[in-house]
Amino acid sequence: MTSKYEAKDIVVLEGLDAVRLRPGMYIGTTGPKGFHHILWEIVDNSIDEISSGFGSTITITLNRDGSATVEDDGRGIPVDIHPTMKKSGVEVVYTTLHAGGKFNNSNYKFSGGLHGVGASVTNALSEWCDVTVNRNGKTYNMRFESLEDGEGKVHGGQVVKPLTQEGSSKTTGTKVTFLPDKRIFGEQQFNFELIAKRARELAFLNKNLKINIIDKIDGNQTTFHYEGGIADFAKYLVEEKTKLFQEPIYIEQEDKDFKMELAVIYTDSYTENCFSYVNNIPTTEGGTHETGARSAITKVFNDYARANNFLKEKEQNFLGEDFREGITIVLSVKMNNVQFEGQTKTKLGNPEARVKVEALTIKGLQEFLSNKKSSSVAEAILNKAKGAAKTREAAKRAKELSRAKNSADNFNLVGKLAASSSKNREKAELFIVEGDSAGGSAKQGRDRSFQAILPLRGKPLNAEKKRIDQVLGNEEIRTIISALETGIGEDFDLSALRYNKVIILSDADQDGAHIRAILLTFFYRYMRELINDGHVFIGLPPLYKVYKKGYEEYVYSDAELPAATARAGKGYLIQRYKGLGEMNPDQLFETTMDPEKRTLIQVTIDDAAEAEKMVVTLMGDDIEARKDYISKHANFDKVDTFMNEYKS
Ligand code: 28F
Repeated sequence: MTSKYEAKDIVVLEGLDAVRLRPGMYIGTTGPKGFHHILWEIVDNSIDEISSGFGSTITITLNRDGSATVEDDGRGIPVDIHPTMKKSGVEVVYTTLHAGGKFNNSNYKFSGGLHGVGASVTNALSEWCDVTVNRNGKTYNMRFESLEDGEGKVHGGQVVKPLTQEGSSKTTGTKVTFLPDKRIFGEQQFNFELIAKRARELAFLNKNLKINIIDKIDGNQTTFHYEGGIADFAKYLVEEKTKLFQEPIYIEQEDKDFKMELAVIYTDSYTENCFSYVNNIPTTEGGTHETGARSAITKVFNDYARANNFLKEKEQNFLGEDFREGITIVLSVKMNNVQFEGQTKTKLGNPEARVKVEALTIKGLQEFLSNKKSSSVAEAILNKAKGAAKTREAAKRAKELSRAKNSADNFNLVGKLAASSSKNREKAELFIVEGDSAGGSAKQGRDRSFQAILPLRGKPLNAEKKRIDQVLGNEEIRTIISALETGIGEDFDLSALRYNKVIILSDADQDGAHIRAILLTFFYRYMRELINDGHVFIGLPPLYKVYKKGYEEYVYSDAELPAATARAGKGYLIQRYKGLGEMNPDQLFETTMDPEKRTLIQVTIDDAAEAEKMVVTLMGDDIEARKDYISKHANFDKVDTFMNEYKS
């Protein structure tokens, strides 16, 4: 008996109801990222309007009732009746699932990337949504609500007040206030800092745009406006570093339906930072646009080196990687029909983007270098590349050393790594433990079937201000690289990783925090995929043990202490743990290593620019900036801006 589908059985979900049924399909999650995403959909519409050349200012207001208001001074959403939809432009924009504005990603299906689903999703996931348009010298208003019907089903974004003319106006623009629906998001609030960070990024990426943020709940207010656009972005990213020249190289080129902006600046550091975007969307996994920009830089500067006798006849060209040392690139591309790829769908796939960015960057760089005034900048860059080329040779030897395939034979590890016996990489864990005594306890207390221990004798080298051969020259760093077996930097190969979790165990004091920051800096600089792929964790040792005869409880933060002493009842004692070494093997295992009982903090990089600045500030040599950063962020936990609580 085959059950035959009748047409009536195929429930055609009315547009916005589909959104409420599976919000994750449209906004990724109903957690904080999804909650803020419905705000960005509205902001994106304002940005599209301003990018089209109409208006210049967006104001985001967080209201006391939990709603948000977004306002722009564009032309105002059209109010006339759409010829085919038989609805006003406002109703079309707020009730039809459709792609974004001018540079749309229309063929972009949600699978991790969230852009261009349109304001109707915001409407569908809001308790109410109020739209005011100033246009044609008049003020119009329309209101939508998500309403429950007789059977308790909620229909998203229903028109409760049709478009009505309510007065006259000398200005034009659109103003939308909406209240995220608690039935979808629960009791979440808008986060001022998170909104400010994205607003700043949008202002950098759209130089004629001014964004105001008004927080009526805490009284915060801020404005972002960067006439220098991504050149100001590049300066912001390196403001605490020693620059090789003050003004970034800035290129702005446009082709039909394709626009690119590139800012390049060099510092005396040894690492490469590239922040790239497509239609204002961060492409953290890079892609074809970055490839195009990099190959253009290599080509143009090699040509320039030849033409100006910087490279002798017999000397070979610089390699692409030689131009990467110390470079900070901001690349913004605007184009249609974007194809995203990669693990988190943040890698640009369009092949044409590589060709276009390469051609336009070559054109822009050649124009820049044809100006006599650029010779000092070119000189500085070529000297930097020359130094990198020399180091490349030295580093190559050191890398071979650290990548010895079978780590057991690798003399770096003899007498250090207590390997785990099982070959199961999914379960295997490596604990990097501060200090020999704690390392000893960890070796005794662990479950050796899947837990490996690597004690750190001293402080590893701070990789932030060092060249790759100096980094590889450091014994502790080399030991870690050998234990992980992935190699580093260009050669990093995640598939060779021996452990599913790499867990940093350091004391809860400043020294421990400094070691933790050094290790995170090293992973961030030379094994970033290890972090992005979620393998790096911080172990949380207890700060206290509250105990008395026949009773004991471990306490992991000062905040929890009062409740713990209350639970203990009278006659309790408190032991304060100053270091991991004060615990015996069983205690260390039970409190910090046992998967059943421990708490691990998973290290993630939500905001690369923020993480970048944190690493530079904390690990750089600008002591003042470091003090300022730590004092501003008071408790050291804030430093872990890219860490989330993780119960494993
Ligand atoms: C606070 C949120 O949504 N601003 C917007 C415009 C302007 C136009 C437009 C938007 C008509 C129906 C496609 C005006 N005049 N801010 C905003 N500003 N949409 S959204 O047109 C949308 C088309 O759907 C606009 C002439 N052309 C376009």
